Amino acid sequence: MRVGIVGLPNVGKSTVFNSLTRAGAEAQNYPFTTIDPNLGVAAVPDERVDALAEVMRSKRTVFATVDFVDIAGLVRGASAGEGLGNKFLGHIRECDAVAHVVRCFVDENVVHVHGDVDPEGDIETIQTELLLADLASVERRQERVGRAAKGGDARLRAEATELEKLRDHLSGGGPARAYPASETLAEAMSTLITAKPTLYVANVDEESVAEGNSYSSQVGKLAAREGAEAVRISAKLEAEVVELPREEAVEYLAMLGVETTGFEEFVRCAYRLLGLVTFFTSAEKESRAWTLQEGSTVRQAAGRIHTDMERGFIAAEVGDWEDIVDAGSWAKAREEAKVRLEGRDYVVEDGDTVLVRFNV
Ligand SMILES: Nc1nc2c(ncn2[C@@H]2O[C@H](COP(=O)(O)OP(=O)(O)OP(=O)(O)O)[C@@H](O)[C@H]2O)c(=O)[nH]1
Ligand SMILES: [Mg+2]
Repeated sequence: MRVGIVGLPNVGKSTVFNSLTRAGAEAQNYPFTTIDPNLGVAAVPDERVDALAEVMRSKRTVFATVDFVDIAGLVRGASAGEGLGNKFLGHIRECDAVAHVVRCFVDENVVHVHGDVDPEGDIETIQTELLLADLASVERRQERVGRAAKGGDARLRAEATELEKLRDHLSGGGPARAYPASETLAEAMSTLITAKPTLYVANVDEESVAEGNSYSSQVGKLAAREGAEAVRISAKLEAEVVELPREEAVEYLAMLGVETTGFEEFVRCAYRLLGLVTFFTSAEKESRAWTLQEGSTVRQAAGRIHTDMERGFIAAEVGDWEDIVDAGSWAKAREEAKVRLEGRDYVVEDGDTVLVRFNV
């Protein structure tokens, strides 16, 4: 999974990026600190795989990962060439989801490029720029498809007609994700930024992490209205916490009244948005978390682990991670009837621990 981070300049995008990836990108108190995009990988913290690794005495613990792209801030008029961000939107087009960082912290020492802290106005500015960028890309495609459709190809003609309707929808201010999905537009849609699932990240002061503030509740309401998700994090706090060992981090966060790091919440939301589930494999060699599209069968899950396992799939032993941890081993779990033998069409659920039987 790849997530692109967007937002106004100087709102904390790179600080968020660093707290997620520990990549150490430059984050400074002036707009347009980031010019060239930062790329980083974050391991998804998951206490379930930690618990499995512990009881199985696994030599290795492997977490699922998420790729992040942090680009230059967007400003009003970006689509017309203002600022820098627009040049880098291509990187966001290649992502599966968009994280939109919104400034919800008050700090008079940190410049806000459009004046005051104003989540609603900021979101509107960014949305408009993203819409305009999508509009331009649809128009470019219209030209190309229109020219090609002159050859008489029925599929291209159908796409040209659909593109015209999509263009009207975008110019009316509607994001592409609100436009009905269709086979004809699938390729065009895959490059549109406003078609991607969006997660708002309300960047609050550390005092507001537990309860939120009036700004973050504005973001929450806006997200709810458009069926998007919102998470509240304090990028500055996260960037500090990420330097600490996990237990100390948890303790420190508990002192501030929060149970998980903002990142954990962020990933949970992103998984929900993208319809992803996690399953586990666990043995002495390693315990590992795997990401899978919701609704996938256990045979497809086996294919994530190794193509041979999918090809030679016979059956899989499946148990809920918590039952496996309670039992302490596969043998014990079998004895206690905590695992079931499932065939190829079994649909994997979040939290399933899987042992594949295969033969090639
Ligand atoms: N007080 C406070 N300052 C923050 C917070 N998050 C980020 N900052 C500060 O805001 C400034 C900008 O942070 P960056 O992460 O560089 O922001 P950016 O959005 O990547 O900025 P550009 O790359 O210039 O677009 C830095 O001085 C950060 O320390 C926060 O939660 N509270
Ligand atoms: Mg930056």
